Amino acid sequence: MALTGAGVSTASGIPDFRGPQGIWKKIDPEKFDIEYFYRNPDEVWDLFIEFFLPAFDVKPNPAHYALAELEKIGKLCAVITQNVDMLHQAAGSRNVIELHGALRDAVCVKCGARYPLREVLKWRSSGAPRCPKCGGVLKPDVVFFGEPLPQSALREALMLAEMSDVFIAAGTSLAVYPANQLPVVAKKRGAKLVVVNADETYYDFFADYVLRGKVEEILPKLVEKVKDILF
Ligand code: CNA
Repeated sequence: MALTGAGVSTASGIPDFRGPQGIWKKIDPEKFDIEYFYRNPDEVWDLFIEFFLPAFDVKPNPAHYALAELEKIGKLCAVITQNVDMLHQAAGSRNVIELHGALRDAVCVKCGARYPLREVLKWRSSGAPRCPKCGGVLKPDVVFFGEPLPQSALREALMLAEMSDVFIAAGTSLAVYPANQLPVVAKKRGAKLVVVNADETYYDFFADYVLRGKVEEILPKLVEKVKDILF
C-alpha cells in the first residue's frame, strides 16, 4: 500500500503545503479552513486559482510512474492519496483512493449541483463562481480544513491499511489527521512501514525504514529493486 502527499507532485510543479517552498510560507493556513471559505469565498477562490491552477496543466513525474509500475507488476494494491491533482491516475495507477477529494468538480454549497471544474473556470471571471441553477456559491470539491473526509474513501483506506504487508508513506509530512493514522494502523497490524520524504516527518520515529530524499528519485529505484528480486 502507498500513502502519498503533496511532495509526490512538487517535481511536477505543484507546490506542497509544509515543505521549504510550501504554500504555508506565503499564506496563512487558516485561509483553507472551511469556515473562512464560507465567510470569504471570493478571496479563497482567488487564492485557490493562484496556487492550484497550475495543477491543471502539469504532468506526472517519475514518482507517480513508479507507483503505477508497482501496481502493474502486482506489488501495490492501491495508492491512497491526500493529493487533489489526479496525477496518479494520469500516470496509469488504477486503484487510487482520494482522501481529500480532487480538482475534478465544483459543487454548489446551496443546492449540491455539481459542475466540471474545467468548465467553471471558463465562465468564472474573478472571485467565487455562482451556481447557474440557484445562484449559490460554488466550492471546489476538495476537503478544506475543518471538513469531514469522504467517508467511503476513509473506510476503504483504513481497510487497505489493515491488510497491508508493507506500507509506504511518500512525499507527506504526515501532519494531517486522519490520513496520518493510516501508517500507524498498518504498522500495528504487522506491516513494515517505509517513509520516503525529503524532510523529517511526524512518524519517522515509528517507521522501519526512513528513506530521506526526493521521491521522484527514490521510488523508481525502489521499484527497480523489487523487479530485480522478482524477475
Ligand atoms: P505537506 O504537509 O505539504 O508535506 C509534503 C512533504 O513532502 C514535506 O515534508 C516535504 O518535505 C516533502 N517533499 C516535498 N517535495 C518532495 C520531493 N520531491 N521528494 C520528497 N519529499 C518531498 O503535504 P501533505 O500531503 O503531507 O499534507 C496533506 C495536505 C496537502 C492535503 O490536504 C493535500 O490536499 C494538500 N496538498 C495537495 C497538493 C496536491 O494535490 N498536489 C498540493 C499542495 C497541498
